Amino acid sequence: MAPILLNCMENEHNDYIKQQVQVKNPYLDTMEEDILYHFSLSTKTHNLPEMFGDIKFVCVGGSANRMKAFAQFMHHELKLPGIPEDIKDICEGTDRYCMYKVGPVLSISHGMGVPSISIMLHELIKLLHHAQCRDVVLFRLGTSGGVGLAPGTVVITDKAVDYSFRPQFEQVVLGKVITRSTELDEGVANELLQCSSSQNIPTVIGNTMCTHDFYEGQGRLDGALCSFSHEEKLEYLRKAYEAGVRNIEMESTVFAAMCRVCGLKDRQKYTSVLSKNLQHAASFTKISVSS
Ligand code: R2B
Repeated sequence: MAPILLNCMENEHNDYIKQQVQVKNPYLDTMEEDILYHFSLSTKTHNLPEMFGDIKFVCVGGSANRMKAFAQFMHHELKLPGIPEDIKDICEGTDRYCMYKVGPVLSISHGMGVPSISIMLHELIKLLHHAQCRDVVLFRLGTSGGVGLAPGTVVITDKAVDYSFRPQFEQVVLGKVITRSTELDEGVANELLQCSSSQNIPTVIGNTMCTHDFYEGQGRLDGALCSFSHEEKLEYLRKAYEAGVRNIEMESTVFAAMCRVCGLKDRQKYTSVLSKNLQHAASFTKISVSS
């Protein structure tokens, strides 16, 4: 019996560890203090397990106001005590990002583009690790431009792809390019799809293309620079559509890659909208869908 029991305990212990948010940096353990600079939090000045240990869902999005509105919405939906308008920005010591905690939900802004969300994700993953959070699911509630979709359609990202429609994120480390996979969690996508259908919200699962620029990078004709024709733009969007791309934004690949490496379940959800003068254009996030 003894070896079997030991085996069970080891498995349970391994499962317990697996469910924890993992950091992939051996230096972190040797540090006396870890300062999360852009959150204005630190392992020495804040009791992170006490503040964040019960977090199960992290929802991130670009704008500070939108993530505050989302937190207030969640406060209301979860019927938490107190007034939604009174929730406090945990990162008020800095104006880089804002962060609100409502019950088991953390709502954080990340700014625009890969570099901005990447800094936030490094510190968020370390925060969840230091706080000993387990079974955490991350969502990006994004704005995006739809490709070949009716305005208002929600896109749940299947794969985040780069400008060549490849499911990968390239990070330059010490002058060398490291390529990481950007596949997202399939189970979470299907759950989100079910939520949408039960609420009658037009929703598709499709690939999301991540670009490093809002204008030329996304084939817009109204930037300060434009070196291509209207036809060339349409040809590129056609190819993107054929490759399964249903929306375009600027953060998905690094979001997917970092969550994957650190063992976090993740998903992205967008509502796309067509602007007047572009085939694909700016969009907004409909945050009334629970995720
Ligand atoms: C969508 O909208 C922003 C640009 O307007 C950017 O953050 C993105 O991905």
